[in-house]
Amino acid sequence: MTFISKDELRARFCTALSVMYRTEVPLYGDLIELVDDVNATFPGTPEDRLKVERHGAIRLGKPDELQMIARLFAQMGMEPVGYYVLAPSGVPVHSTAFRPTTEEALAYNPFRVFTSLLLPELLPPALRAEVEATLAKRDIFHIRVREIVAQAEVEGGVRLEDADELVERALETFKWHDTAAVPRDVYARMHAAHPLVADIAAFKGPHINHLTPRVLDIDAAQAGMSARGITPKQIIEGPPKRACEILLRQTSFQALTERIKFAGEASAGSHRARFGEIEQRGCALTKKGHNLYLQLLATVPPSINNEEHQANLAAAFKSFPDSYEEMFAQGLGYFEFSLAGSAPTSPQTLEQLVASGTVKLSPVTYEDFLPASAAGIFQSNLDEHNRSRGGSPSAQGWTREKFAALLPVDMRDSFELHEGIQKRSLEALEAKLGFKLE
Ligand code: OOG
Ligand code: NI
Repeated sequence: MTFISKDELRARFCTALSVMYRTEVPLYGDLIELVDDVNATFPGTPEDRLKVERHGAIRLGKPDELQMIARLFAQMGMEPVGYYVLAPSGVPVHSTAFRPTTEEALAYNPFRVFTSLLLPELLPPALRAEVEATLAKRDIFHIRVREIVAQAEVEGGVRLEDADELVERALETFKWHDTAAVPRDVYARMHAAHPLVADIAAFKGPHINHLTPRVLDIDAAQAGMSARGITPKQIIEGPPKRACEILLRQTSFQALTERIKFAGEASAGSHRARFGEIEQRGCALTKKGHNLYLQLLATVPPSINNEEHQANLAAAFKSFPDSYEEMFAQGLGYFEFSLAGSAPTSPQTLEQLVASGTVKLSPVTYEDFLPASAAGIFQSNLDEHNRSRGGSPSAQGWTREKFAALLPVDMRDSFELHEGIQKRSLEALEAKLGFKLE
């Protein structure tokens, strides 16, 4: 029996999702054109690497949906990495990101899905009961998805001849439904509690709510959106522009207002959920570096003017070293190592080799998300008066461990994964040098 490789299945799924989303949301196609134009000003970057989406996002309603999604994504080589709590920022969900975890898999196709789960505990009891009863009735997976995944789990992979069917049927989970699954009054009650509750519970499935290509100059893309009639989110989230980019910078266009129908009713309603996003990734940070990032970010005053915000960020981040050598020396970032000159004859420390230029550093790319940025992305698509709703999942007894226990596969740790890349690179360097480095 021949199985399709998990990486190839993920690549096919990512392409199919992208084609579907461009048809569903034509403005997303305009965003892609802008991104292509910005990226074209950077000659020399391999096109094929740029042209694939980096991530998408869905919002699920109940634990068994999360479990089945984890099993489906496992067949595509995507594992849950990290636990994101957004509820304190007014977003009644908690989340993880399913993504490839090895260097090879990330290089083949980096597609990942930020996956949120509704926290019904944060709703008033009567509405919570209504939401849970509505969700209990739905099955967001095509029967063939369940069958092919179950078979793959037994056999050790998805059969080559089942691959296209799995992609096509899996796509149905992610597609848009313009008719709500609940009557107008139920939709209205859910929406009044929080627009996300309606987005999650009032529809037949968890429509993909955005896709995100990689852009090489996010500041240029932000500026270019308005010129093309694309309304940008007010600010670029994340760290400031730097010579040595760190973590993740993101912006999006605001969610569209789309017409929806209610079963058995002639008059239409409207719903805002779907948008397009762009991202620019930089060096993964160690815990120490990440803490410094959070500490500096906390000093930045809130602003809805991007130029002002970027200036404030730049000022706040002056104390974050902006050279890879210095970031490495202070233990702030993760790196891969390569030998630039001839190998030294006597043992030296890694620090000495880097300082003398014998060993060159290249940053390990940050592959995950940032809770504050994610909350900013969510919030830019919510109505003003809903921004403060939320509450804490930990007050409801939710912890990272409890969320991880919902999953049929192990949850991975972002720091460990990035550190692993550095460690393997260090071992390869030591093998070349013929001695151990401290
Ligand atoms: C997910 C928002 C988070 C990101 O890029 O930080 C996210 C959502 O809106 O469902 O995708
Ligand atoms: Ni996103």
